Amino acid sequence: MGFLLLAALTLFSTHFSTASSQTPQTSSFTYNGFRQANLIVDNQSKILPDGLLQLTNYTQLVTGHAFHHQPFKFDPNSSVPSESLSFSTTFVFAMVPESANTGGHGIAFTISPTTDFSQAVASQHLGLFNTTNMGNASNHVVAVELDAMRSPEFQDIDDNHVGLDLNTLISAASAPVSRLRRYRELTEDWEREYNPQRLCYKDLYRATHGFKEKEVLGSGGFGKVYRGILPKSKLEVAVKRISHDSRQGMKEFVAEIVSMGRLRHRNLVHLLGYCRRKGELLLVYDYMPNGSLDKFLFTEDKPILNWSERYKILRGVASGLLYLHEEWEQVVLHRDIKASNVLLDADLNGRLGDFGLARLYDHGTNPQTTHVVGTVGYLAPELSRLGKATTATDVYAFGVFMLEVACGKRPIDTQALPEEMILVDWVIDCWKRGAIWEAGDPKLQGDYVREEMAAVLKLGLYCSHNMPAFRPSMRQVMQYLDGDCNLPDVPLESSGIGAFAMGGRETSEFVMSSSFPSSVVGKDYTTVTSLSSTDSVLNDGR
Ligand SMILES: *[C@@H]1O[C@H](CO)[C@@H](O)[C@H](O)[C@H]1NC(C)=O
Ligand SMILES: *[C@@H]1O[C@H](CO)[C@@H](O)[C@H](O)[C@H]1NC(C)=O
Ligand SMILES: *[C@@H]1O[C@H](CO)[C@@H](O)[C@H](O)[C@H]1NC(C)=O
Ligand SMILES: *[C@@H]1O[C@H](CO)[C@@H](O)[C@H](O)[C@H]1NC(C)=O
Ligand SMILES: *[C@@H]1O[C@H](CO)[C@@H](O)[C@H](O)[C@H]1NC(C)=O
Ligand SMILES: *[C@@H]1O[C@H](CO)[C@@H](O)[C@H](O)[C@H]1NC(C)=O
Ligand SMILES: CC(=O)N[C@H]1CO[C@H](CO)[C@@H](O)[C@@H]1O
Repeated sequence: MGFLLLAALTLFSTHFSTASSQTPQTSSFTYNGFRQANLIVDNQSKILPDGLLQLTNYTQLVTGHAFHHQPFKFDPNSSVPSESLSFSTTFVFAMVPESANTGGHGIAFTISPTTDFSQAVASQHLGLFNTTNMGNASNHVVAVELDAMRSPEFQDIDDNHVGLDLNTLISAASAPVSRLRRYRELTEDWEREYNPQRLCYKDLYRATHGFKEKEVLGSGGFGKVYRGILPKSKLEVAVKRISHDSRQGMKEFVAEIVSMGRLRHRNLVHLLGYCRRKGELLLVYDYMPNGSLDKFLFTEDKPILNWSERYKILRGVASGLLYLHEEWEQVVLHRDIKASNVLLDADLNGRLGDFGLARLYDHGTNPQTTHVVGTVGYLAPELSRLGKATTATDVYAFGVFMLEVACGKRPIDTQALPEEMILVDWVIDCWKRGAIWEAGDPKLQGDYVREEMAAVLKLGLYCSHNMPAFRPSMRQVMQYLDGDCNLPDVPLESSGIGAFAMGGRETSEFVMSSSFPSSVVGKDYTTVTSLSSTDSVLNDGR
């Protein structure tokens, strides 16, 4: 395939020092466009009216050369060859393929004693040599090849490299075009202290096979998540790629993210590190082989989780959230608890992912405007009203999440029967009928302890109480789930229970009194005791 080679601006300078002279000498030239440059051109090469130099066109197997108008003396005043010489050149060029992924071989910046390359051939010989003179030391040719194809006969390292050629196309040294644009990162001075948490983009690119579509694990509100295997450690990871153009708040957010990398709990998805590019933030997490919980609850292609598996997941997520709220050095709010943010590890333990991520979209917004972050159906009423996230708004979302897991229904399901459309209302209706457990997921086929189901549903309602002050803390939620204490008697009244109550529900005598069987799982969540305290941005109050 042919391709067009274009060059625009060229700066060239040499620095040479001789054995006899102490001070290095410099000579140079600059072209600002080639119209007045008087270049010596041959074959396909021509200067276009706008001053660009076109070396070849789309026709296959053609070559083109352009030379500085007169021999350039590297060492004009020396009578003996200098021992060392260096040069630098800067030029802008484009290789334009005829169609994507097909193109010619490449371009070479060449220093040669002759301008006669009429015997040289095209394609992999780059218009510099032919089969007989390749490697002949009397060529006196130095070239820097920008080679876009791999020619195994010349021991090319890949199909996109820079090589240093001395009389032959078998490069004396070469390097992949990667350190360059494809893997370019964005680093600023303030990030230096986060070096240990910084992952290199090239590794993430390789880990995910260049962010191939077949490695996509899922895509959510924040961007796509890819599966990958880190090249050095062979660790399986999930890479979340978030496009984010706002520079505002990025410093604060990265500080927060990095500090969250120090969170350690068996029910949290561990953040391994981050990387930043222009307009893009990449977060790297432990890989969770069983994916997100919503797939198990709402899709046909996953096995149905039985009641004890669901109970274990609820308890695990509660324990992870308790750690974020009360057991770490600072209060960390999750801000977006829901089934799709709960991931399942190989043993089907529930792990909270994406904690704090919602903050990214909190930053950089006008402080005068209230900006609610979270997901409709899980938003506490005071959060929609006042826009301020607290541990109580997390507890609210956790309550809705409990109902979601127990009932196998989304908080708002517009496809459902009218009476089942709003999950909280549906659970309350069942409760009023004296059979709250009937709201339980029909896919469980009644295979659960009714008292346990009733207790989970009531606790879910209690957590999603309209009034923040009535909601339990995560520590209390944990105690109820562990059967360490009984749910308090909270009357089921129209103003409190059920965030979606539109009024008109009469005050009734239903009392929230229930106990959790002590048979349920023991206390085995971990507490971190050895963390240093350096960050302060996380504390936004309970
Ligand atoms: C390339 O240039 C040659 C002559 O200079 C011409 O014959 C040929 O058609 C051109 N090819 C294309 C694809 O324009
Ligand atoms: C380049 O031009 C020379 C004559 O100037 C010709 O002999 C040679 O075949 C041409 N090579 C190519 C690849 O077009
Ligand atoms: C070479 O020597 C001449 C005369 O000594 C001097 O004018 C000129 O600047 C020198 N050229 C370089 C490149 O040093
Ligand atoms: C290769 O080029 C050299 C001059 O550079 C010439 O002498 C020789 O005949 C050419 N060989 C072939 C096969 O074209
Ligand atoms: C190298 O090139 C020179 C000049 O063209 C020629 O005399 C010599 O025979 C060549 N050497 C080999 C090994 O081909
Ligand atoms: C639930 O499933 C697990 C396997 O995932 C099994 O060990 C357990 O016995 C099941 N429990 C019930 C009550 O069916
Ligand atoms: C229910 C389910 O899909 N379980 C899988 C969870 O992940 C482990 C490890 O990949 C698999 O072995 C299980 O089959």
